[in-house]
Amino acid sequence: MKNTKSKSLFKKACQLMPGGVNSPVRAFKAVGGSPLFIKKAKGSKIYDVDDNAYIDYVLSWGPMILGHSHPAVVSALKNRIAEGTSYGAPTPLEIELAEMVMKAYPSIEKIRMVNSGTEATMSAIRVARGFTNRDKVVKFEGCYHGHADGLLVKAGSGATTFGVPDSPGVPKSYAKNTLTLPFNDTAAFKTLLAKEWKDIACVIVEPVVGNIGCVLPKPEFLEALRKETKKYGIILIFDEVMTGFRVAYGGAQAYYKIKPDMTCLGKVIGGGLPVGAYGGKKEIMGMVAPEGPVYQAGTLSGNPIAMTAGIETLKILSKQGIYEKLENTMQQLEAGLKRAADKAGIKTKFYRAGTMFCTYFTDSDVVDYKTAKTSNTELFGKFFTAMLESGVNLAPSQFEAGFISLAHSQQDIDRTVKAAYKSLTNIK
Ligand code: KE4
Repeated sequence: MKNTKSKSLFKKACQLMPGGVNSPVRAFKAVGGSPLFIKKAKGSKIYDVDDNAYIDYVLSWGPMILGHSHPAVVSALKNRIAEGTSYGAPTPLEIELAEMVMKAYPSIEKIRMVNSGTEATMSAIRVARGFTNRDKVVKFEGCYHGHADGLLVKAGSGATTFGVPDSPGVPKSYAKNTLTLPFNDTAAFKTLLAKEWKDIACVIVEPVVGNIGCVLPKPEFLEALRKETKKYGIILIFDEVMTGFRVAYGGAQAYYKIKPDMTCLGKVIGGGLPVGAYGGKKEIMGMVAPEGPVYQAGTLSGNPIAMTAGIETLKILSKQGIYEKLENTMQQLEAGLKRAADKAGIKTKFYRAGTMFCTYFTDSDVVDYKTAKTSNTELFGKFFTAMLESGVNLAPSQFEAGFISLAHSQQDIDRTVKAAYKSLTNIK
């Protein structure tokens, strides 16, 4: 693919922004080469400034589950924007989106809209600490809950990709309140809680870990988190920023039938605009200002344009047969990618939950951070580049999940599988 314009834009961007990007994972550092600069997107495709077209499996890291520029979302936004973009006052739209989310997540009895997943998790933890009057937080290695200081401890996503799971700049005094365990290690979890429960405010977990690729919970793991936290009065927070409306309409909590005390959401509920949310039991959320003493605020929280994109997205997702269509597309892609790897004679492990997925270049079962790291990231980088050359846009890191949308057609899947076979054969 010719990408002279992207290359020159990247050079200029690097003079203006750290690493030339506004979020590290976009920088292609883990896979080599320089990032594509995108000029537009429609349906399952994105188009770069050199007029190359790609079948897109990043989908803005999850939000674009309807596909890009869905006509219903675009026209609702056009009408809405004519009424003004932000008022700094309540609107009926916040009520509408809140009701749609709470209908899908019965564990959320009260909800607060914010502007990102990071804000959602950061705020949920503050509320949990305020409610329990305890300081410590338990998280799992490789889980990424956004970039708030206390959560950048053994974090996944770009922190793992770039080898800084414990970021400089986070004071030791913060980090000491964050206890980390291996994901899926039920025994270690029980031992830690038995020992430290008196100081632990909450356990926060990605119920399916999308920030070290795609790692599924062992059957007993989530149940143990629920049982043990209940036993010690510890708040269980499901970070469903990625899994929400992705693993199922009701998220991982519906899929695995586990009811957390609090839930964090983002991505899909903003339909591509900046929206995050946190919520949970009434008595816990009653701590949030102005109802309670725990302060949390935001100039653009509940922004009417962002609410509109979220409402229109959920309106379509809530229709009959939508998740069956997504599931069918995902099954085609899964079967095709597995077939391509077998035919090319390359050992890979493919995992998915709903329509988030990952192919690892390893023959170990991937159940946690340690086993995810057995993947041959150099081989992944070559695969990524070969697929891009063939017009398929994957997440530029082994430690990220891929996504499909309602707009991905059978032709897209067939083209992707063909490109995968060609790429795997060439990189061998
Ligand atoms: P944001 O602050 O990026 O909206 O959300 C943070 C976050 C919280 N929780 C989970 C489970 C998440 O996956 C994320 C963000 N995900 C990354 C991709 N792995 C966003 C992409 C990026 O950092 O540019």
